[in-house]
Amino acid sequence: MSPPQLSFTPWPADDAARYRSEGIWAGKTFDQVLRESVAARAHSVAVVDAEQTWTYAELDARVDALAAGLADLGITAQHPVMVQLPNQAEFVAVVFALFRIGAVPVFCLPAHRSSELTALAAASRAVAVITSHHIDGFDHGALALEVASSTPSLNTVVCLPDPGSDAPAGTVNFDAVSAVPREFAAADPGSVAFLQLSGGSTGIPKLIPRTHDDYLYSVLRSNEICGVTTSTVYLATLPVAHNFPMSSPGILGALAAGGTVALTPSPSPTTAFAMIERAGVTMTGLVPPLARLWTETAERGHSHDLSTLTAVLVGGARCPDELAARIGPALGARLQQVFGMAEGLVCYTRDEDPLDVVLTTQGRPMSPFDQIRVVDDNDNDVPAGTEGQLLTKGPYTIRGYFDNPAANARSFTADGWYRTGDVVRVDSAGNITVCGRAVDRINRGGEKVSAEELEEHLLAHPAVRDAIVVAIPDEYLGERTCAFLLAADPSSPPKTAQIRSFVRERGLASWKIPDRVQVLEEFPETGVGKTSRKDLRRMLAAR
Ligand code: OOB
Repeated sequence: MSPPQLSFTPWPADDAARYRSEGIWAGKTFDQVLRESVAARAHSVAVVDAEQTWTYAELDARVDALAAGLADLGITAQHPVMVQLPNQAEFVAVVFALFRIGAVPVFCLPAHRSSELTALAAASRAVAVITSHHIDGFDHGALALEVASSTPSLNTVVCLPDPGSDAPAGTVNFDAVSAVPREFAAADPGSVAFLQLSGGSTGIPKLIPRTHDDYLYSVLRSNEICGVTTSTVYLATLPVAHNFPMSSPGILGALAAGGTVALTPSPSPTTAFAMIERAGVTMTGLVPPLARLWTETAERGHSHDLSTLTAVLVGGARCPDELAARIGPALGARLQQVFGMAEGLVCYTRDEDPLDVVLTTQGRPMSPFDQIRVVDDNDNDVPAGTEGQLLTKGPYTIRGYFDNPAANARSFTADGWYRTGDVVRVDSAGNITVCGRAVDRINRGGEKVSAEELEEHLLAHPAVRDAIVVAIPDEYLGERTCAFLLAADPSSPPKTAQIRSFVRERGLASWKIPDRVQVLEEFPETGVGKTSRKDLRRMLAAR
């Protein structure tokens, strides 16, 4: 009997039929894709991290044993399983073991804390968490147990032990999760492969259901555009569960092509440059602040051999033109800008583009089947070349969030266009420049902060009567957060340090802790009595 499938908003039947008949959707699962690479490249290196090097045959054997062991713990097809691991080889084994069973990874970031994880566990109805005891000194074993205790569906915590220690009490030791390999029924390529997280603008996390068919297309098309082959060595240095290092073209691109994935737990130039040299890395993906750090380090001079590096993808946030011009020369590689989103649409600049296009635009949609519209506040198309909000649909852009009708009503038009929330301009050649955003989301160097989410937490502080979070322009991160507060008792306004530790203690990822806190006597208002975020931003800019 086939298991009940996780539900998602399907593409209209005629679009789906066309994507299939045109071969856009290949009708394959990620497990099949790995098996093909294993068959073709058994003795080539599939994965390298700080401590391990696995060939495709070794990776496949680990995936087999792990899949059987996870199945023995009760994980079966279509079960959502939260994965919170640092950038290390086991991440790849875990994700493909879940794919082999037909289970559905829920991709969490190591920076997520109880607030995010509890909400994700509830929203996904996850049955298990797979994590690592300590990541950067933080006790993720304890965190996972805490989340499990408040989530009825969640009954298994699998934990990678710290070196030389046992896994914490109450968790299953990852090293013992292994069993004699067995066959599992193949997943339906049209079913949900995993749940990805939205960098969205609302307080409640939105889960993004991606199918094998749609996501594999985005990976293979990225491989074509970025020139990924068997000789590609892709370095995942951003948190690997994020959509960018996962699929643009990312670790999945490298594995689908029979290339190599290298992983570093830290993106610092010291760690990453050493890995580039050791593994012969040819390609990586960076957010702009990291690209700046690498560029500055390279410009100052260093002792590593980066000569294998041929392509650096930069995206996640707007790359300043001035920085874009320096990246290629400093790192001895070609720059490729990528403007993507976990919901789907990915745009790239192309190798053959004139240099000014590569340096000043965020490229164009990767698929001829992508559709885009640029509209005003009333959803009317704006004249070509004019700024407006970007709407999109296509073969790998979702038609709805996972089990979230309220978010769907806000984020999708009645006829299925996804409202990206990005304000863009499209030139006559179709290249997109990202000019800003229409929704209240702060882009802190690629890490997204929902103003609404942070405001909800700030409002929980007894000394806070009202809270508004806006972006402060920042030379390094692009934007930082400023929390404007009204005090409950104006004679004893809350202190910045108090507010910051309060938010941290509520279990928020550290990038969401407000960079600046400012108490006002009143908020500026718009003509209709609404608080004016625009005026608050102007106040900040004036200083
Ligand atoms: C990537 O995915 P998300 O889901 O974390 O964030 C998507 C949002 C976009 O809507 C846009 O606001 C912003 O991030 N963004 C950019 C950008 N790339 C993403 N804004 C300006 N310039 C860019 N190049 O961030 C993501 C997913 C796949 C590939 C690359 C990035």
